Amino acid sequence: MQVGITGFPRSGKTTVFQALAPGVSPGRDVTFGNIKVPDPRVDNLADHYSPKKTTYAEITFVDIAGNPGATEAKALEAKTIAAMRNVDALVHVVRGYEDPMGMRDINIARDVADFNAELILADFEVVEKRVDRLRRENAKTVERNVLERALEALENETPLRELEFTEDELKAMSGYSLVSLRPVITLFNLGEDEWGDDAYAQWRNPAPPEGAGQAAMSLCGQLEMELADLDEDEQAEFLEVLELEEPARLAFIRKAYELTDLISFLTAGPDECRAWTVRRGSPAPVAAGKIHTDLQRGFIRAEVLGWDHWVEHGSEAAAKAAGDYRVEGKSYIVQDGDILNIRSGV
Ligand SMILES: Nc1nc2c(ncn2[C@@H]2O[C@H](COP(=O)(O)OP(=O)(O)OP(=O)(O)O)[C@@H](O)[C@H]2O)c(=O)[nH]1
Ligand SMILES: [Mg+2]
Repeated sequence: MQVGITGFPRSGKTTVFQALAPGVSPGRDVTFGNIKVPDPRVDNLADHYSPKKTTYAEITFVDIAGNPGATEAKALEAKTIAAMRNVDALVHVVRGYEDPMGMRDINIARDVADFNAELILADFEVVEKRVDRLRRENAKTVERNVLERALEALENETPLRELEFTEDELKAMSGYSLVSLRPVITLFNLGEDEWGDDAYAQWRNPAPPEGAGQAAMSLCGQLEMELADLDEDEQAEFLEVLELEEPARLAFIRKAYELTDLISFLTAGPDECRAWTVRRGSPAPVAAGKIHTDLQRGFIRAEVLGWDHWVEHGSEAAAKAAGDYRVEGKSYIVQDGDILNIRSGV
């Protein structure tokens, strides 16, 4: 999964990036930071199999360097919008600390509204142009239908993520990489003073946003960045002092999976224990294709051990003996935590 970290200039994007992807130093243009998704299920399997290799699912965070010459503190830069087109989900970092440049006051509600308006405007420009053309050509296609519906929503200031689309419609629109279609996690980035200030309580514990495809959470970017740099023992101490339960990074990962409707399935054996990411509702051959396209093409069946059964029986053999090691066909919908063994004829 690729997650783009976006927001207005100097809202703390790079700081948040360093909190989410510890150990990656941001470059001058676009920086990618890969993190392993902590997964106790993978650890559990690795304990059992002692495999040669243990592999966690990954999330790639993308940070776009701001333009140091930017004088307009509000507008999103063209390159920021361009970068949003290639990711699975957006993080909108909202500044909730005093602007070190002193250009703008803290106004979280305004920044959230402005950001949404910018995404809608960016999509509007793309969709309007295309719809004009399809109308002139008198096209009678799925693309025209769906883009006209999208245009109407955008005119009414509704982001496209709030609409429902069929697979075919999404396909017809995919070439335009519309940004308001992307799910968004709004991240209220509070300063240390603001974190403890009751006036900011509604942002520190944000209500779930209305409308599909959105989630919200808060963090203190600066502290989280410092926290991410510490070793495990120091982290535990730091968390206790700050009265935090866990690093914001972990809460963020859970939210991102939920929001993008992704689940993990597992493969296990003496060579490798590994977590894989797949969209919820995917049939077994699609999951097989994540491992290797050949496994999807030649898919015969999937041997499935559900996570609860694994925990209950503690070994493949015991699960088999109990009849809980199932053989499933092409239409089986993969469940979160399934341990899969794909049989393929290619
Ligand atoms: N007090 C406080 N300052 C912060 C926090 N997060 C970021 N800052 C400061 O705000 C300034 C901008 O932070 P960056 O992380 O560089 O912001 P950015 O959005 O990446 O900026 P551009 O890439 O230039 O658009 C820096 O001086 C940070 O130290 C925070 O949580 N608390
Ligand atoms: Mg930056």
